[in-house]
Amino acid sequence: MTTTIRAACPHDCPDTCALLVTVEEGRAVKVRGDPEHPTTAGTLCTKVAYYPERTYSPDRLLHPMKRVGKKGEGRFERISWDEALDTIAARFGEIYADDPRAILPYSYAGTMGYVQGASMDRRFFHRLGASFLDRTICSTAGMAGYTATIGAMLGMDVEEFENARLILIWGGNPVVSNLHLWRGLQQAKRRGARLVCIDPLRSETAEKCDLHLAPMPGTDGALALAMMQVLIAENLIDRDYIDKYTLGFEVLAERVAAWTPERAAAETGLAAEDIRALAREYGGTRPAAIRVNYGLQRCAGGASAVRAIACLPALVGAWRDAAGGILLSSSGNFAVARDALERPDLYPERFPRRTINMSSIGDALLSRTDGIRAVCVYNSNPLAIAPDGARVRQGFSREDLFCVVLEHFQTDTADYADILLPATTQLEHLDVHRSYGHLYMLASQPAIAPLGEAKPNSEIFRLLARRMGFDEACFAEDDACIAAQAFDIADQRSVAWPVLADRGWSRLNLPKPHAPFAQGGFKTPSGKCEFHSAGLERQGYDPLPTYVPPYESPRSNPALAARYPLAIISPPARNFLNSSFANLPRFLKAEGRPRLLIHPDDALPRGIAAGRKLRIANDRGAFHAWAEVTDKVRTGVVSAPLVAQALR
Ligand SMILES: Nc1nc2c(c(=O)[nH]1)N[C@H]1C(S)=C(S)[C@@H](COP(=O)(O)OP(=O)(O)OC[C@H]3O[C@@H](n4cnc5c(=O)[nH]c(N)nc54)[C@H](O)[C@@H]3O)O[C@H]1N2
Ligand SMILES: Nc1nc2c(c(=O)[nH]1)N[C@H]1C(S)=C(S)[C@@H](COP(=O)(O)OP(=O)(O)OC[C@H]3O[C@@H](n4cnc5c(=O)[nH]c(N)nc54)[C@H](O)[C@@H]3O)O[C@H]1N2
Ligand SMILES: [Mo]
Repeated sequence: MTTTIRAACPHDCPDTCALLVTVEEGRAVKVRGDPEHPTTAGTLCTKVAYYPERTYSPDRLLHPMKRVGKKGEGRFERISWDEALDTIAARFGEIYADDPRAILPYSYAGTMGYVQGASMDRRFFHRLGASFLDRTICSTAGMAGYTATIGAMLGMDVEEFENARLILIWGGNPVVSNLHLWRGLQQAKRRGARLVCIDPLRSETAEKCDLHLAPMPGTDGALALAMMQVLIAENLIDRDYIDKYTLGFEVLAERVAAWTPERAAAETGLAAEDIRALAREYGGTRPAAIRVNYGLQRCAGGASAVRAIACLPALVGAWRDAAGGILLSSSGNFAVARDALERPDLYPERFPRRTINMSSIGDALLSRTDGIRAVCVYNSNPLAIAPDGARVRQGFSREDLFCVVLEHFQTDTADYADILLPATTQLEHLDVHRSYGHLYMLASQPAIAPLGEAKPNSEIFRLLARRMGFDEACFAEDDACIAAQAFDIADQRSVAWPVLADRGWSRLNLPKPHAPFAQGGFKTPSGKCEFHSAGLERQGYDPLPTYVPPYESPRSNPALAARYPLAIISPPARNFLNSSFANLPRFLKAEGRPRLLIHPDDALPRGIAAGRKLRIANDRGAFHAWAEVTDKVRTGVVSAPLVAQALR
């Protein structure tokens, strides 16, 4: 018998595609993009088009296991679910008796679903009284800068980009990491729009744009300030919009007055004339859209840069058009009922709350004051993705650290597990999703039975809660019950779960076309676009947009820059999704060996020839890659497309 099941792509990507899964005799044989879903429009990226290959991979973990070798060796022996759960409950129980904050959950976006990623798991750790994890690794800086200006993670409807006349793609590479937006951008181009890409690298996207500007990494804030200087000095601004819907224009104008294109040129490495021309084009074109993305905010001044860029649309009144404005993330449109899902109220308050920043997990595991005795990793692969890798490895190598990992595969992190538990994939479990790119809620139905003895994350935490004697009613809720609570249905934008489960996906109840700030209505405390932010001032930050140079740059640390003159970036690889897919032969083959892109002018004096194996190092660590000598990177910058460490 052949059936078609509606699902959602669970991966960490703004596109959150609607999937149709073909099931024959209980086996998922094909995954397609739903042709009816407006942004998915029947296409999938090269990774998810082969999702069944991932689910049915011979390398899938199918049974609970316990470690038999040394930490990191990756030698395991099969055990029963009972033994696995009893072992974990016993160890967690001992630690709980002393101080449960010595237990740390570590999770990120392996799946973006609420059922498998942010509900039963959180309830369990809250009830336990474990340390809290601050999930900062991807987007926190940009979100801080964006919300300071606009008030929430709201912006242009992604479906409107095709109607814009000028589009700035700023710190994003949609051809690789936001594919379904790229179709809209091409449509805009066919209709005569100009596409400008701002990226230190001539990315796959930059290659196809009308104009590519390549600033030094981490200097986008200076570029945005200079654009504002030109717009104001040359009166390319919308005074009426500014008067009605913004706060602090006069002080902003004073602040940016000194930011001439010449000054920004010295910071960014761009030509002053190019900066001036860009500002003039931006101020002189309607509708003008900006797709700003997370690529530019992974540096010290990331939040400031996004804050400055987010001021631009209000300055020129771009928000008046549905096809004008800016988009970083659409996530703030969804009324997620976090408290119901995560139940922070279950925290026992036996001890003051302790929060660990996931980006410094190595330090946390090695610190005596944090005193972490157990870590439970799921939906993440810190050994491959967390900064300061050598310290992360050292931390996970601690013999006295009890480490539980829930996974699909034996990842680098799994090698360090004491107990390794097999989790189900999206084809095997139920979930509910929002998107951070588009405006649709999605339901994901299980297409097949769990493979082997794999269990959904939700079920694993449910069973652990029972073992620990947690008897609150929320621990008995099944997955559909959790999914039904994910969105606040009292919020007019939400669609109720039974309807969503039936249809598979549904647009939020928002107007179409949707011009969110055509008449102001920003979500800031003042209700205006805040060029001046009293909130930032109260927190001790500069209330105005400002330029913060990279933490390690010739300007901020000349001595270090003399020793390490090249700046490195490591943007996503097309065939991997962070470290996911990086263990499967098809994708490894497509991606080839790890590369370091280096400009001929940087390669030549170092005697680096194409194809040579390189050791790339700084004071924190080192890795190997093969030289690709190319003018795709600007001088002074090298790029290592997502070097995921070798997975087993
Ligand atoms: N195929 C694929 N798709 C993915 C992912 C993946 O791993 N693979 N990862 C997903 C995830 S988790 C995320 S967060 C998004 C990320 O997607 P994006 O937010 O688009 O960010 P990145 O792809 O990290 O970077 C985009 C571009 O920014 C450039 N860049 C780097 N530093 C700077 C800078 O300082 N200034 C400017 N202007 N540009 C800079 C990079 O060269 C890169 O071409 O993609 C998602 N989609
Ligand atoms: N060098 C470098 N490092 C980076 C980045 C970069 O561009 N370059 N990008 C950064 C960014 S933007 C991000 S978002 C982070 C991403 O960091 P992570 O969110 O850790 O992403 P992944 O490496 O894809 O690891 C996710 C893991 O979750 C597992 N998984 C998926 N679904 C499930 C499930 O249902 N249950 C369980 N138990 N496991 C599941 C997958 O098998 C995979 O091993 O990495 C950051 N680190
Ligand atoms: Mo990310």
